[in-house]
Amino acid sequence: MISLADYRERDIYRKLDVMGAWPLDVMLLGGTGSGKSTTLNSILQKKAAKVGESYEPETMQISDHKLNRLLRLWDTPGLGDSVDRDKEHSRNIIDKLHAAFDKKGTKYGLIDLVLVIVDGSSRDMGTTYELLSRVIVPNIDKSRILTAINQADMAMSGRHWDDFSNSPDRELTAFLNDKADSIQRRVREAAGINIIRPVCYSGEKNWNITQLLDLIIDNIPSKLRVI
Ligand SMILES: Nc1nc2c(ncn2[C@@H]2O[C@H](COP(=O)(O)OP(=O)(O)OP(=O)(O)O)[C@@H](O)[C@H]2O)c(=O)[nH]1
Ligand SMILES: [Mg+2]
Repeated sequence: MISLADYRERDIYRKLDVMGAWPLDVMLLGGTGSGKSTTLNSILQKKAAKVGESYEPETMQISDHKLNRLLRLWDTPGLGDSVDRDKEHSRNIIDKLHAAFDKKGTKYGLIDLVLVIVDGSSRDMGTTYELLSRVIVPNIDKSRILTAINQADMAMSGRHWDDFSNSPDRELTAFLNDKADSIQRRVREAAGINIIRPVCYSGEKNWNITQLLDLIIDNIPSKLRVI
């Protein structure tokens, strides 16, 4: 397997040079169990964060993890577990979205992009909409919001995933394409944002992780966020 730490390094470097600061800071957000920590581990190619093993939510703190000098990922607690915890987690996420660093006397936002991870094995988008409309959209520019659909292998209850080639068969591929279109449309209707079409991937099976990185790299902003 290729080392993701070198993936499109020159492209990232060139884009960050235009933006004027590095590393690129990408915050992973999503409902509990959507697979944020799994995705982080899959990109870093090591067990950097603990993945949930039961029905209980796992991640409780925001933590940062560097892939290399150019890209830093932020793992966050998932929403949708309990009202009290959701309040606390939302507050902490919003604080982080407002965190700033100083450069030549101007304050710039620390987080450059957010990646909203949707559980592809579920139809329920309620927590994702809540997260978008209450936490994310009011606190960061819409152009900095990306979405991706994880658990592609489980999207049809685990059927049509070909273990031999570690990829979806034709039926599941068609299903995933429809799902991406539908989520793009529903997010536009529910949260009023014109998101880029989500990428489908599987953190657990390490499928389409480079496409997920392409989504991030191709959407690196050209400017820092002035706070
Ligand atoms: N089959 C499959 N399972 C996955 C995938 N991604 C995550 N999982 C499983 O889903 C469960 C939750 O994954 P986590 O990565 O802990 O989810 P999380 O979003 O970090 O959850 P919180 O920390 O509670 O917010 C674990 O049992 C993972 O093994 C995937 O792509 N495919
Ligand atoms: Mg987690």
